[in-house]
Amino acid sequence: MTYDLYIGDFAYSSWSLRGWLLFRHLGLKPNLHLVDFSTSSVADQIPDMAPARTVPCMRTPEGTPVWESLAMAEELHDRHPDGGLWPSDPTARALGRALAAEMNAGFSALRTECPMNLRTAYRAVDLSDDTRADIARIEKIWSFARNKYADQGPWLLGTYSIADIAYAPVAARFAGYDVALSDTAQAYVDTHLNDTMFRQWRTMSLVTGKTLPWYAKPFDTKPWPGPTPQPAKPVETGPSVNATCPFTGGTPAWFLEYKGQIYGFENKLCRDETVQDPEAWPAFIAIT
Ligand SMILES: N[C@@H](CCC(=O)N[C@@H](CS)C(=O)NCC(=O)O)C(=O)O
Repeated sequence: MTYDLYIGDFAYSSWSLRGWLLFRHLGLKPNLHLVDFSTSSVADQIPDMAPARTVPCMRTPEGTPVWESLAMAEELHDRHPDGGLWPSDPTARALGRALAAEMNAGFSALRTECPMNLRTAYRAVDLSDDTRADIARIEKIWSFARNKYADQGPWLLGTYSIADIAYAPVAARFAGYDVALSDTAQAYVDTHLNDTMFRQWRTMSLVTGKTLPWYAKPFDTKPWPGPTPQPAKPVETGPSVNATCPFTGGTPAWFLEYKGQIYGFENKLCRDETVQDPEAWPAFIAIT
């Protein structure tokens, strides 16, 4: 028995990103179930998870449905106390809990006006006063944490924690909506944009699911402000320099060209995600 994890669209579901990061950070591989945002309601697509009606939601190995990302986070922390979801230092953990809770309960102007959209970055976005107030509050609490834990690492509490998982989609929104930030806040956003797990999720968002027009905004666009991916392109045929897929160990059937060499993957999806940002995938980089 293992966990089941239900998530929504990779490009648009900010809460799902949080749920996925929890499991990824723990190194757990749940049975993943994808909910399609382009069809019926989320609740209609997850009847076996009732009364949960939003994503992310998880089913514990013994069968209990858990919805609300913060409830999932705390439950996973309790079940995997050595997994590093919260720091062992109670002072840092207390602050982290306040930061994460404020995110889950608030910032509705920012969330409404700037829905996460990992497929697009806008430039010179004119934001409402309410959203600017949310941004100012986030900058204030981020800098409080960063000033306290700057010497322990680049994350809110120094090391990566549930607090950072809570704010990963906020970093994505600040990046995607061209929000001008203090140096401290911008450095924290850049830490997310450079994070391997975040980059992996973004590659998935670029190759999975439809582009949904109701998330589009009438602003000029710009290239995604994260690290520029190393160039890679899909190619039709091998042979590949690798005999087995770096992700599955299976026989290569799908190929890409990277730095003048052909590499093979068992599945098209693995190949396509790697093309988007090869360096996001350490198992691939290890064979290059
Ligand atoms: N507070 C919830 C929010 C979850 C949420 O709103 N998820 C959205 C997708 S990003 C959803 O499932 N919406 C479906 C709906 O509201 O019907 C959490 O922390 O998990």
